[in-house]
Amino acid sequence: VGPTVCFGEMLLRLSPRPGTPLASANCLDLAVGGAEANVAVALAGLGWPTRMVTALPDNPLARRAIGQLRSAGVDCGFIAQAEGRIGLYFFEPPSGPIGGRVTYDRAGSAFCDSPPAAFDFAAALEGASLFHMSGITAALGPAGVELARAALAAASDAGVPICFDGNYRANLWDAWDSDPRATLTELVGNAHILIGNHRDISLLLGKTFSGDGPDRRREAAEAAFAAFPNLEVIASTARHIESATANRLAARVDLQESHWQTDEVRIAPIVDRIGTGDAFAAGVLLRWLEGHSAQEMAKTGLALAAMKHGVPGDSICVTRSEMEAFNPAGSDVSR
Ligand code: KDG
Repeated sequence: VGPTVCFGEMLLRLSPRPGTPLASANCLDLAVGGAEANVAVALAGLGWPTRMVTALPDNPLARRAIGQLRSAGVDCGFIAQAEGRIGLYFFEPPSGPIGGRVTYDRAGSAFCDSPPAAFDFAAALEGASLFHMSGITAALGPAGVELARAALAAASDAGVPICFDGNYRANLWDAWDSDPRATLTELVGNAHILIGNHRDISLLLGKTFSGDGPDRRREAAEAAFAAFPNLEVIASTARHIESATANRLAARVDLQESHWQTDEVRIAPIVDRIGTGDAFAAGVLLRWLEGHSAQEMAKTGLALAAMKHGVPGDSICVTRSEMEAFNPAGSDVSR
């Protein structure tokens, strides 16, 4: 089995206790994030060989981030060392009727300031079975768009299948003179697997899908397959937020000729919702790498996404047997 290669920026997350506004917080909890790193951690935990490609400075904050990858078993041999800083983000968790809020502090990061030549894509992609990245890199600004283009070109040149997670972050795109539709459409054109729902596809294609529920999702998937001939798999979750502490979640995988939508599971209480999309992506990708059906991809993606809701931090690292033993209806203490 060839390794999966994940490429993107790593961040540290700092968050006050739920209900404490950042502006009056004395104490911040630290977690390691970065959408693609979250996928790498989950895949490595599940036993799939995984390499992380990013750029980080040589300082204790970056070593904290690398430590998280190492403890999950991610291969960190392709991480470039670069001048600058690691990006931060501050997360005020949702609390009762108050929604959560992300404040970025990531300008001038070692990752974003590194030119494409700083990354040894060719070596990282050697023997790889999958390349994974997300729209966050391009959302960082013109330098991020160049990085995303270079990474995708390297994966295409190496003949490695590409998974692209739209991961639309309005705050990042809005901070510069961007055209997310044109940029994301260009980037998704390279992908074999798209993690994105009907709203992401609407953004890409500039059209809305009017049907209801599953019909609308199939219509959107068919339009995406027609617009992007390289696409073979589209995977998404449908989330209904009940409250700050309860979600209902279903997963869906569309292939060109078939699709599978899981039943909804109810998840409550939620410990931490950040990174659930990345956990879902990892579950889908694991089953795709193993050659499983749309049903298995959707089921495993849903299991990991649901489990992530119960884990603090941005990523989840569980073993394959822990994942397989997961029961969405809830479990007792095992002893
Ligand atoms: O999907 C979770 C990520 O959003 C989080 O880890 C931080 O990568 C991050 C970002 O750029 O928002």
